[in-house]
Formats: sequence, structure tokens, C-alpha cells
Amino acid sequence: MTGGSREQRRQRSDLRATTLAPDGIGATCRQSGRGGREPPDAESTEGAPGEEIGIEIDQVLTQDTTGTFVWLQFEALGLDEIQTELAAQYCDHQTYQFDFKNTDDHRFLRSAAGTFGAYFSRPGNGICHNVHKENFAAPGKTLLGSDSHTPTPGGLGQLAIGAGGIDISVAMGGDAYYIEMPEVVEVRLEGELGEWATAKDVILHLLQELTVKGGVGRVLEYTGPGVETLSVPERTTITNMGTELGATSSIFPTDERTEEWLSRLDREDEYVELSSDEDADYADQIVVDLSEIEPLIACPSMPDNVVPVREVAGTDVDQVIVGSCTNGAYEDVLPAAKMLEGRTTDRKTEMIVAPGSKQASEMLAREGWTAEMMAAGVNFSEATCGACIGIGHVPASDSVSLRTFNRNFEGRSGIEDDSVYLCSPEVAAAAAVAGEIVDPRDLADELGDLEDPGFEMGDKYSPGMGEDDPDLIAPDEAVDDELIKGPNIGDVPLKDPLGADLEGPALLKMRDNITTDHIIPATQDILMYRSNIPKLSEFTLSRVDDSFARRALESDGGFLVAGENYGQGSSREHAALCPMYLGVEGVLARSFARIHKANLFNFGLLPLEIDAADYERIEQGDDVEVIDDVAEAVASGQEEFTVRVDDDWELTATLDASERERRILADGGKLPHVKRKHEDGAGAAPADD
Ligand code: MIC
Ligand code: SF4
Repeated sequence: MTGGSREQRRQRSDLRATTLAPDGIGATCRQSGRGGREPPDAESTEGAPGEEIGIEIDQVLTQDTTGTFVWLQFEALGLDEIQTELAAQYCDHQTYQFDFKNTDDHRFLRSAAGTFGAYFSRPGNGICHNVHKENFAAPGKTLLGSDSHTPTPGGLGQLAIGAGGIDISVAMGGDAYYIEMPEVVEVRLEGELGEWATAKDVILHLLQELTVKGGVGRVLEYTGPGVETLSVPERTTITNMGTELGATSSIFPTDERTEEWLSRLDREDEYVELSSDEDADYADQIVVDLSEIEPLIACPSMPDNVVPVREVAGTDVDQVIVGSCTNGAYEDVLPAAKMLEGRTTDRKTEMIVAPGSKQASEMLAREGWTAEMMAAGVNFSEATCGACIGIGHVPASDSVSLRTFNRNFEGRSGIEDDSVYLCSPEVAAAAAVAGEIVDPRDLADELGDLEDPGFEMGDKYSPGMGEDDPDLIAPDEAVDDELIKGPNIGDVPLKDPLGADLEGPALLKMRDNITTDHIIPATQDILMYRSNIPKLSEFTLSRVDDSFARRALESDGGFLVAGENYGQGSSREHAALCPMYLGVEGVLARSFARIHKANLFNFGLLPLEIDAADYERIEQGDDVEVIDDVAEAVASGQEEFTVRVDDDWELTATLDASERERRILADGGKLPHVKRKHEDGAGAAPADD
């Protein structure tokens, strides 16, 4: 059994600093095969971009909405003990427990953490990224998490990557995590942020420049003299939202500010100095002059729809929410609290604060800021994801909501045609006071006595944290030692191995940038079925076409057609699992988002890339037939596939897959693949290659 008390865990940790790119910061890698080569046994620290590498995983995290399947698949793999140095199960997305199904999920997760040896963070203790950052994130360690914002602790030098649930199950079983070696891009920070400009504006600026596709296949490594001007909470706001750029991960070097931050948590012994080599060679360089950053805002309904706040000033605001894994730290809420001191929120504007962790809540309360904000008209939520995925505080129809969150995909707030803007806590508080969007610099001029609250680091974290924390249960204090499954916890569906023929209608044609929130929405009414695939699959792509699930089931097979960046956003493997359950065989898209493409392989769906002209020509309802013997072609490493459309014309589609991914596809997905390897005598570990 791994895990143990916090003290035991510290003694075990060997804080090794290793290498991702030949010159960058990162992790120990194993190279894997592409184009017929088998993975070499030897450890390697090199890898050319595009080549498949295996990363050894030190820590894993999972949360309540992806976690049930992580453990169900861990169980289905026949595993009984966690092999990573540390695993943590958080309950953060649906902590209001509106339905017994949510509470059943949480009870199951506690029982799984206890049975297999993970830390268990109780519902309401905070968002996984915030609680992990406070308790476990450590420079030089690798972290894999079943949530797309797992890269958050890159702000303190941890190489952290988001992945699908079964990738977490397999990593917990002791196997490496395999990805295509990303390009490492330098983001060089010059200068210092000016008045009213924040870390949130830095990442919004990058989204404006690079778009939601700009980071795909890349790790962003922050360097330059501007780094030392940013504290760890500011850095983690930036690394958290690197996910919206599509980046595999984002990482900062470590320095005195990292050490100072760790010492506030009594974890200074976990500090490791990490920086890139002076002559590091990057695939690209982006220079950001922090002194030129001004307050920015992402307009509805995409995180890269960014403009200066002044451009949308005067827009009436109905709701303001400060919180989330991006801006829910004590240090994020504090500036908003200071701005509201002695003021009130506008009568027509409701303001809610949802701290990222119970620790942040507790500190705000102990220092009197909660009372101060309440007097100003603010309401408090428990520490939860909640409103970020349409659970609570759903905006009124035809209303404007300003949030300090990271995503504003249409409908994600819980109402179709929503109008959600993303901004810093300072811009949010200014809007709450003014009742409309306003650049805080202009509000300060108007009010005369409003000062830039600046950034202030909190004192030592509050006494609630530490060995006796009742909300974070260590494996050796586990409450349960066997799995407790309520009636809503279903089975893991399995797919048959890939056959020779693949044919069916183009069930749905979609535009560019379709998110996993389109594929499987996360709102309250739907989220409670995450452990019940037959029921959840009824909602598949309902946000695009509510007849889709019925049509897919009736058609008994078929394809999805999509534009660029298909499956961006969340890591939820349900976005591949549910289409698979409905009989979808493959996706023809102009390009795929990284985690979703991996999830398609993991559930045996063929992800084929098509060009712009063919995408334009193919229509919903057309018959699609892959001419090749698919099983044979996939196994033999064939990259180009001929697809006949409507018995009338042909297109060439590309399968960009490693040897390992081809074997997973051929077996019908990762679970059957790993089980088969296991049965074939590959040993106790769930070898994935
Ligand atoms: C999100 O922000 O979309 C989520 C909800 O945290 C997801 C995870 C999920 O769908 O459960 C993510 O980011 O991976
Ligand atoms: Fe939770 Fe929102 Fe962060 Fe996802 S993005 S982990 S839903 S706070």
C-alpha cells in the first residue's frame, strides 16, 4: 500500500529533478515506438517533438466527476493497490449533492480511496487543483490528473498533465503515461505588471494572441526577468489557464518565491531549484512585456474572444462570481475584498464568492474579510467548482455574468444562449460596484478613493490544515476498506476488437472548436449520471442536436464529422465513452484536441483527419465507408485511408497514431487492451505498451 501519513510521504519523496526537453524543465521519460519501432527498455531523457514518450508518474489526482470511472476501471483491470508515490481523490465538482446519485458517487470514491490507498478529500474541502497545490504539489515531481486543469501546479515547477480517466487508472497501476513529445515553447516575460494589471490579464493576453488552438502539441515554459515579479498564486493562474490554449502543460522555473510559498505551508523541505539551461533550444519564443498588459476580458462564448475591458465598458452586469481553480485562492479573493471595503455592490448586480479551497475560505473568515464582503452585499458559496459547470448560480435568461473562471463555452453556465465574460477578480469587483463592465482604472478615476489593491501574499495557512485536517483523509486513516456501490454506479461498457469493415452514416456534422461540453454537458441534470453510461449517453451531443443519441442508437454504427480542434476543453473520457456506447465507430475531423484524441483511442474509436475541402464537401447523412480492411490497416501502420462517401466520391483520411495507440485501437480500447496484455502474461503491472 502506498500513501501513508504526510510525514511518511515526505520521508519517501526523493525530489528528483529530471528533464523533459533536452534543455527544458521536466520529467523522466521513456521513449516509445512510432512507425513500427518497439519501445526501448532503457530510460531516456530525450525525444524529438512528435515522437511518443512515456513519462513516469509520481503523483495522480482525480475528482468526483471523472473519478468514479477511474476506480471502476482500476477495479476492472484487476488491480488492488496504488503503485504511484501518491494518489489523491477530490470531491469538488458537485458538492451540493442535489441528488442521492452525487452522494452515492462521493461515498463510492471514499471507499475506493480507502480500499486502494489514496488520500480522500471530502466534499466541500475544495477544488482538486487548489487542494492539491496546497498539500501535495512539489517541484520536480510529475503529476497526472483526470481533469484538464491538472497543469495548475506548473506554477511551482511541477510537470503536471491532464488525461482521460483510464490513463489515470493505468498510471496508478504503475505504468508510464505516453504522449507525443510536445514542442517546448519559451514564453519570455519581460518587465513588471503595471497598476490594475494582473496575472489573469497575462493569460488572457496569450489567449488573444494564440487562440484556443495556439498551445496544441506544446508545453509552454515561462522564463525571463518578469518571472521573479510574479508570486506562486499568480503563476498558477497562468499555468491553470494554459489549458485553454490547448497546451499539454505550462511550467515556471522555481526560485525564492516558490520556496517562500512552500514555507507558508510548512513544506519548505520539498523545494527543489529548477530552471532551464542558459543555452536551451526552444521550438519557438513568445515575448510578453508585462508592463504593457492592461485589464482584459474574454467575451462570450470562447476564452480566446479577448478584448480590452474598455472596449465593452458600459455593458450592464447582472451577476459577478469570484472563484474557481483559476482565481479561487485566498490571494485572488483578497483584492476583490479590499476593493469592496466600505462599499456596496450595485443593487441590480449579485456578487458571489466561491473560494477554491476550504483553507482559502477559512483564512478569509479568520481575517474578517468574509464579514466585510458580506456587509458589501456579497454571498458566499462553499469551496466547489459549482457554478463553473452550471451547478448553482445559473444566470437568468438574457443576462450578463462576469466570472473569474477559465471557460465560458456556450451553455456551460447552465442556460443556453448565456452571456458569460471571463476576467480578473479586480475587474469582477469593479463591475459589482458599478453594476456594469468598467475598467478598474476608470472606476478609480471616477470614485477618487479606489486604490489598486495590488497583490498580497497571505500569512501562514490556517490551523485547520495539517496532520489533523479532518477533510483530507490519509490512506492510513481510511474510513472504508471495501468498495461501496450505490444503485447509480454502473458497469464499464466494453467494445469489441476492431473489425475489417467500417461503414455507416455521417450522423452529425459539426463546426470548428466543438468542446467536450458540447459532447457531454456537465450541468447538474446530466452530471449525476457520470457513473451510469446508458443514461448519460442519452445526452450525447444534445447541445448540438438533441435527436443525436436516438439517431445514433437506431443507426447501429456511424461516424461523427467535425472541423478543427474537435474535443477541446475538459478531459472527461465520457465524451468518447458515450459515443462508443451509442455505436459510433469513428470521427472524421480536420484536427483533434490532445486529450480527447487520446480518449478516442482509449475507447476504440477511429480518429481520422480530413482536409478542409473534404470537410466542406461531406454532408450529414452521407454514407461513409472506409474501403480498406480497417483492422489490418491499423495493425500494419497504414497512415492513409480511403473513405468512400455516398458511393459517389472518395477522400483520403489520415490516421496519426503510434504503434501503441494502434494496438489499443485494434483491441477495442485501452481497458480490453491492457486486460488482454495482462492475460497474455505481460506481468502484474498493467503494461500499456
Ligand atoms: C471542466 O472544467 O470542464 C471539468 C468539469 O473540470 C472537466 C472534468 C470533467 O468533465 O469532469 C475538465 O476540465 O477536465
Ligand atoms: Fe472545476 Fe471549473 Fe476548474 Fe473545471 S475549470 S476544475 S469545473 S473550477
